[in-house]
Amino acid sequence: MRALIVVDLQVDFCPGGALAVAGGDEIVGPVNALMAEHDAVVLTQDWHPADHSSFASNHSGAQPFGTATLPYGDQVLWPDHCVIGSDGAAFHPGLDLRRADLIVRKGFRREIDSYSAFFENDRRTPTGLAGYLRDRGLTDLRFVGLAHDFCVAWSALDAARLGFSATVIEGATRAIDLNGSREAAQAAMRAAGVTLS
Ligand code: VGL
Ligand code: ZN
Repeated sequence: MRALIVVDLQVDFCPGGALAVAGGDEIVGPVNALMAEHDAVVLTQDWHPADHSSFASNHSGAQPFGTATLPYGDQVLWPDHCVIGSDGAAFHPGLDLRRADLIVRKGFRREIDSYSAFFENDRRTPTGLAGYLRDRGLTDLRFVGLAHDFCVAWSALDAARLGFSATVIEGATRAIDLNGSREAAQAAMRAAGVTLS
Protein backbone atom coordinates (compact mmCIF):
# COMPACT_ATOMS: atom_id res chain seq x y z
CA MET A 1 0.00 0.00 0.00
CA ARG A 2 1.04 3.49 -0.81
CA ALA A 3 1.39 6.51 1.49
CA LEU A 4 1.87 10.17 0.62
CA ILE A 5 4.19 11.85 3.13
CA VAL A 6 3.68 15.62 3.03
CA VAL A 7 6.70 17.25 4.65
CA ASP A 8 6.45 20.58 6.51
CA LEU A 9 4.00 22.40 4.21
CA GLN A 10 3.78 25.21 6.76
CA VAL A 11 3.34 28.98 6.69
CA ASP A 12 6.94 29.72 7.74
CA PHE A 13 8.35 27.78 4.76
CA CYS A 14 6.17 29.62 2.23
CA PRO A 15 6.77 33.10 0.76
CA GLY A 16 6.32 35.69 3.53
CA GLY A 17 7.29 33.16 6.21
CA ALA A 18 10.28 33.18 8.54
CA LEU A 19 12.25 30.60 6.54
CA ALA A 20 10.61 31.04 3.17
CA VAL A 21 11.37 28.57 0.39
CA ALA A 22 11.00 30.16 -3.06
CA GLY A 23 7.78 28.94 -4.68
CA GLY A 24 6.83 26.93 -1.60
CA ASP A 25 3.17 27.88 -1.93
CA GLU A 26 3.04 26.71 -5.57
CA ILE A 27 2.99 23.07 -4.53
CA VAL A 28 -0.12 23.22 -2.36
CA GLY A 29 -2.55 22.49 -5.22
CA PRO A 30 -0.47 19.60 -6.63
CA VAL A 31 -0.06 18.09 -3.15
CA ASN A 32 -3.82 18.22 -2.51
CA ALA A 33 -4.44 16.52 -5.87
CA LEU A 34 -1.93 13.74 -5.10
CA MET A 35 -3.74 12.79 -1.88
CA ALA A 36 -6.50 11.01 -3.82
CA GLU A 37 -3.95 8.65 -5.40
CA HIS A 38 -2.75 7.26 -2.07
CA ASP A 39 -4.05 4.79 0.51
CA ALA A 40 -2.89 6.99 3.36
CA VAL A 41 -1.71 10.55 3.91
CA VAL A 42 0.78 11.56 6.61
CA LEU A 43 1.69 15.18 7.33
CA THR A 44 4.82 16.27 9.14
CA GLN A 45 4.96 19.52 11.09
CA ASP A 46 8.19 21.25 12.12
CA TRP A 47 7.51 22.21 15.75
CA HIS A 48 10.23 23.97 17.73
CA PRO A 49 10.36 25.52 21.22
CA ALA A 50 11.48 29.19 21.10
CA ASP A 51 14.82 28.28 22.69
CA HIS A 52 15.58 25.60 20.08
CA SER A 53 19.26 24.86 19.45
CA SER A 54 18.82 25.10 15.66
CA PHE A 55 17.96 28.81 15.89
CA ALA A 56 20.89 31.18 15.27
CA SER A 57 19.27 33.53 17.79
CA ASN A 58 20.11 31.06 20.55
CA HIS A 59 23.86 31.06 19.79
CA SER A 60 25.73 34.24 20.68
CA GLY A 61 27.36 35.88 17.68
CA ALA A 62 25.88 33.40 15.20
CA GLN A 63 24.13 34.31 11.97
CA PRO A 64 21.27 32.47 10.26
CA PHE A 65 22.52 30.01 7.61
CA GLY A 66 25.83 29.56 9.42
CA THR A 67 26.68 26.31 11.17
CA ALA A 68 27.40 25.15 14.70
CA THR A 69 28.88 21.95 16.05
CA LEU A 70 26.37 20.40 18.43
CA PRO A 71 26.87 17.15 20.39
CA TYR A 72 25.36 15.07 17.56
CA GLY A 73 27.27 16.76 14.73
CA ASP A 74 27.21 19.84 12.50
CA GLN A 75 23.95 21.73 12.44
CA VAL A 76 22.89 24.55 10.12
CA LEU A 77 21.60 27.50 12.15
CA TRP A 78 18.26 28.83 10.97
CA PRO A 79 16.20 31.94 11.51
CA ASP A 80 13.57 31.35 14.21
CA HIS A 81 10.78 29.37 12.53
CA CYS A 82 7.85 27.06 13.25
CA VAL A 83 7.74 28.01 16.91
CA ILE A 84 5.24 25.83 18.78
CA GLY A 85 1.78 27.35 18.60
CA SER A 86 2.78 30.30 16.39
CA ASP A 87 0.96 31.30 13.19
CA GLY A 88 4.07 30.39 11.21
CA ALA A 89 3.97 26.82 12.48
CA ALA A 90 0.45 26.30 11.09
CA PHE A 91 -0.05 24.34 7.89
CA HIS A 92 -0.46 26.41 4.73
CA PRO A 93 -4.12 27.48 4.81
CA GLY A 94 -4.72 25.94 1.38
CA LEU A 95 -3.54 22.45 2.40
CA ASP A 96 -6.38 19.94 2.54
CA LEU A 97 -6.17 18.52 6.05
CA ARG A 98 -9.22 16.26 5.72
CA ARG A 99 -7.28 13.35 4.23
CA ALA A 100 -4.51 13.40 6.86
CA ASP A 101 -4.48 10.14 8.84
CA LEU A 102 -1.51 11.14 10.97
CA ILE A 103 0.38 14.31 11.80
CA VAL A 104 3.98 13.77 12.95
CA ARG A 105 5.48 16.69 14.84
CA LYS A 106 9.26 16.88 14.96
CA GLY A 107 12.01 19.10 16.32
CA PHE A 108 10.22 19.63 19.63
CA ARG A 109 13.25 18.87 21.82
CA ARG A 110 15.38 21.94 22.52
CA GLU A 111 18.72 20.19 22.24
CA ILE A 112 18.26 18.42 18.90
CA ASP A 113 16.86 19.23 15.48
CA SER A 114 14.84 16.77 13.41
CA TYR A 115 14.86 17.15 9.64
CA SER A 116 13.73 13.60 8.89
CA ALA A 117 10.23 12.35 9.55
CA PHE A 118 11.83 9.13 10.88
CA PHE A 119 14.79 10.13 13.05
CA GLU A 120 16.07 13.19 14.87
CA ASN A 121 19.33 14.65 13.57
CA ASP A 122 21.45 12.20 15.59
CA ARG A 123 20.09 9.71 12.98
CA ARG A 124 19.20 7.32 15.84
CA THR A 125 16.31 8.66 17.90
CA PRO A 126 13.12 7.48 16.18
CA THR A 127 9.96 9.56 15.78
CA GLY A 128 7.77 6.45 15.68
CA LEU A 129 6.71 6.92 12.05
CA ALA A 130 8.39 3.74 10.77
CA GLY A 131 6.40 1.58 13.19
CA TYR A 132 3.16 3.31 12.25
CA LEU A 133 3.71 2.75 8.55
CA ARG A 134 4.79 -0.88 8.99
CA ASP A 135 1.83 -1.66 11.24
CA ARG A 136 -0.50 -0.36 8.54
CA GLY A 137 1.25 -2.20 5.70
CA LEU A 138 2.30 1.05 4.03
CA THR A 139 5.54 0.11 2.28
CA ASP A 140 5.49 2.33 -0.80
CA LEU A 141 6.22 5.90 0.29
CA ARG A 142 6.04 9.01 -1.85
CA PHE A 143 7.44 12.25 -0.51
CA VAL A 144 6.40 15.82 -1.31
CA GLY A 145 6.66 19.15 0.51
CA LEU A 146 9.37 21.43 1.91
CA ALA A 147 12.18 21.67 1.76
CA HIS A 148 13.41 19.32 -0.97
CA ASP A 149 17.06 19.47 0.12
CA PHE A 150 16.56 19.23 3.88
CA CYS A 151 13.49 17.63 5.43
CA VAL A 152 12.22 15.90 2.27
CA ALA A 153 15.65 14.47 1.36
CA TRP A 154 16.52 13.36 4.91
CA SER A 155 13.12 11.67 5.19
CA ALA A 156 13.44 9.85 1.86
CA LEU A 157 17.01 8.76 2.66
CA ASP A 158 15.90 7.32 6.00
CA ALA A 159 12.92 5.60 4.36
CA ALA A 160 15.23 3.85 1.88
CA ARG A 161 17.64 2.92 4.68
CA LEU A 162 14.73 1.39 6.61
CA GLY A 163 13.73 -0.74 3.62
CA PHE A 164 10.71 1.20 2.38
CA SER A 165 10.25 1.93 -1.29
CA ALA A 166 10.90 5.69 -1.47
CA THR A 167 10.05 8.15 -4.23
CA VAL A 168 10.34 11.94 -4.20
CA ILE A 169 7.85 13.63 -6.51
CA GLU A 170 10.14 16.55 -7.27
CA GLY A 171 7.51 18.73 -8.96
CA ALA A 172 5.66 18.86 -5.64
CA THR A 173 8.72 20.01 -3.69
CA ARG A 174 10.81 23.20 -3.56
CA ALA A 175 14.41 23.59 -2.33
CA ILE A 176 16.21 26.04 -0.03
CA ASP A 177 19.40 25.41 -2.08
CA LEU A 178 22.02 26.51 0.44
CA ASN A 179 25.60 26.09 -0.92
CA GLY A 180 24.58 23.54 -3.54
CA SER A 181 22.41 21.53 -1.16
CA ARG A 182 19.81 20.78 -3.82
CA GLU A 183 22.18 18.92 -6.14
CA ALA A 184 23.92 17.24 -3.22
CA ALA A 185 20.57 15.98 -1.96
CA GLN A 186 19.65 14.64 -5.39
CA ALA A 187 22.96 12.78 -5.68
CA ALA A 188 22.64 11.30 -2.21
CA MET A 189 19.08 10.18 -2.85
CA ARG A 190 19.96 8.56 -6.19
CA ALA A 191 22.90 6.75 -4.58
CA ALA A 192 20.62 5.45 -1.82
CA GLY A 193 18.06 4.05 -4.23
CA VAL A 194 15.44 6.78 -3.81
CA THR A 195 13.45 7.29 -7.01
CA LEU A 196 13.24 10.92 -8.16
CA SER A 197 10.17 11.40 -10.30
C1 VGL B 1 13.44 22.48 7.45
C2 VGL B 1 15.25 23.75 7.99
C3 VGL B 1 14.86 23.81 9.30
C4 VGL B 1 12.67 21.76 6.39
C5 VGL B 1 13.04 22.51 8.76
O1 VGL B 1 11.46 21.53 6.57
O2 VGL B 1 13.28 21.40 5.36
N1 VGL B 1 14.57 23.08 7.06
N2 VGL B 1 13.74 23.18 9.68
ZN1 ZN C 1 13.04 23.48 11.63
